[in-house]
Amino acid sequence: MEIDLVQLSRTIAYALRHQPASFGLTLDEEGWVSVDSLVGALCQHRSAWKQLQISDIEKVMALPGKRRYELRDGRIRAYYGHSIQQRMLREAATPPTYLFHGTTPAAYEQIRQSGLLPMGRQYVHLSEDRETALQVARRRTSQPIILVVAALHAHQAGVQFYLGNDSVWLADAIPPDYLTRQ
Ligand code: HQG
Repeated sequence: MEIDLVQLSRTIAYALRHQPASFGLTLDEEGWVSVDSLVGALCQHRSAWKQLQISDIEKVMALPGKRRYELRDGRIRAYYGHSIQQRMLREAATPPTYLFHGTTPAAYEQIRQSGLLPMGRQYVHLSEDRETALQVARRRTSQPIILVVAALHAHQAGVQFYLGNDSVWLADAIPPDYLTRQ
């Protein structure tokens, strides 16, 4: 039977970002698990996936669009998005001058007072370009609000930034002083 790669990708995100324990997986401090253990867990998760192989995971990674997973030396992890209690160690880095965050009008009313907070995830998620931030916001609203984040200034003032993937940056809470509505 043909495997639904989008459904598989969603389940991998769930396992690697949110509920590894319910798949019998334990992430290391950087979020890695062996690909073999992930494949084993997925094989048991759905009868349609009984015959699942590493090549199916590679097909998910080759799907067009966002780069969500990193596969290296027989291990795999999610680049970003974690909500599990154990905080994933990410590589701290100096951000570009500006980054972008797309959000909803309702969230913006809170953000202008309290700044950007990680909310249900471990880090605040930021985009390298405006277009990506727009897509992030459109997941939730037809009236996207785009915030320009003075990332380098915030970094110089002590806010930590971390590498996500090639277009997503992660950060700790960002005070409102560094945010401008575009
Ligand atoms: C908002 C997807 C109230 C924030 C995307 C956002 C991204 C506040 C929501 C990645 C707030 C959190 C992450 C505050 C922030 N008060 N609301 N003080 N501070 N918010 O999903 O950035 O497809 O955790 O604006 O593309 O939307 O899953 O973060 O609306 O890259 O791979 O609280 O997830 O990628 O929502 O999205 P999220 P996000 P995937």
